Amino acid sequence: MKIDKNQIQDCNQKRIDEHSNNFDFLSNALSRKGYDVETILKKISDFQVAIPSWALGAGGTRFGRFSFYGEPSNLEQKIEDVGLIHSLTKTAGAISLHIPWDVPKDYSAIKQLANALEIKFDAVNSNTFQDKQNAKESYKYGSLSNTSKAVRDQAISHNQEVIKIGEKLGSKSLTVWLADGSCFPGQNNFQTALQNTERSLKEIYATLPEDWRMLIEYKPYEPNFYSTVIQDWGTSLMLANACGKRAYTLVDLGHHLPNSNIEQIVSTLMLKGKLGGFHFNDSKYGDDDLTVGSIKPYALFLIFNELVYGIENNPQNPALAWMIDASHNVKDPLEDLIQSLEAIQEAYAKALLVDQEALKIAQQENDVVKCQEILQNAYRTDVRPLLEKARLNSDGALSPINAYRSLNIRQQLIQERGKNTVATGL
Ligand code: PSV
Ligand code: MN
Repeated sequence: MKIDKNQIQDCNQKRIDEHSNNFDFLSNALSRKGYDVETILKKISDFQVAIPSWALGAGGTRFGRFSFYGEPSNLEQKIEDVGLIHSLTKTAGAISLHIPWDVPKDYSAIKQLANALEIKFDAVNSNTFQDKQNAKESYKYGSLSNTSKAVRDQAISHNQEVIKIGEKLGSKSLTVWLADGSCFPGQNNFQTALQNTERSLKEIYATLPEDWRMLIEYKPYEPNFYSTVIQDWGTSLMLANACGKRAYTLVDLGHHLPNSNIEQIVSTLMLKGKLGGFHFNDSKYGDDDLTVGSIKPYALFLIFNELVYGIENNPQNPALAWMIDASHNVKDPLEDLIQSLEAIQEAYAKALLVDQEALKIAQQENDVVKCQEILQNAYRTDVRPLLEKARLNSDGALSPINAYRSLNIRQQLIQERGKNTVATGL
């Protein structure tokens, strides 16, 4: 299904007066303070976040999976779902595929569909954390780090295959997330596992097309619970440096031990020109896969503050691949993604309001109180009218979540696809 522009306009009609009042008030206040509201609106509109193909079905836990019905059961339907979210939010203009879950059958038809919905193909993700049916070798004890050369070779050629699939779609980066590690002390030789991983990554990197990047994700635990081979940003950065210029670290918000200073990690990586990608989610305890901004919105703002600083001051760092990486059990996945996109835009817009010049002076004068005031003034600003205006300017919905509900999208999807469809993925 597709949402018509007129349907969105009808939904907007009910809210336009309230929006105009709120926007005029905020825009006047910001202009009086010297902000260039048009530039801020443009930056908000330009900020596009990829939707991972695996977040469109109901996520599962190891205890169970509860469907929301009408789930996409093939790649075409996944792209259609992203198209729905994008037409409402105008923020989700890309999809990130996971291979082998999303191998296209007809490349030109898939490209045409994505094109018609204004969806680009973002990073492609390899999967060496599950065994493919009838695969010769098993990843039970690791993939790129495995003690067996035959297993490592299979994992390397899988990644090379993923690159080839991505090339046919117009992707420009490969994301490698490894589940490799150990569950018990003594199970692995740390040094051998790291050396094997470095060698394997270098082999993949050697076949990376000239205009591609390799993004190396890290994670401290899960599914391995004693050690992971690429446990932290330092290890990822070390591997990226070993591979070469076009290899970067990818930060996933959920992949840190509690209380890690993620904003500082982001800042350091950007200074070194090595932050390539970013996965959004939120968590209370670990990699909880919760809706962005639902638990720690201030932490998200502080991270965005460093991202914005880096975007403006670190030309050595490339444009980042932004992606939501969250998927769970209790919400309609499309509503969940809409909420995440809103939280991302909100944190970004607030970070754009940080008075960088004043902050620099306050930092130089060691005026700690003023520094905090500057950050918190930006954080306390209700920027939602700016997000609404940015969406309105691009024919999106003033309130995507309300439009989604009043247009009965889920009910229509259930009618079209039935109740018992299951998305490929976890
Ligand atoms: C597992 O933690 C994970 O969520 C990683 O963050 C990857 O990005 C994703 O799966 C897909 O492989
Ligand atoms: Mn991730």
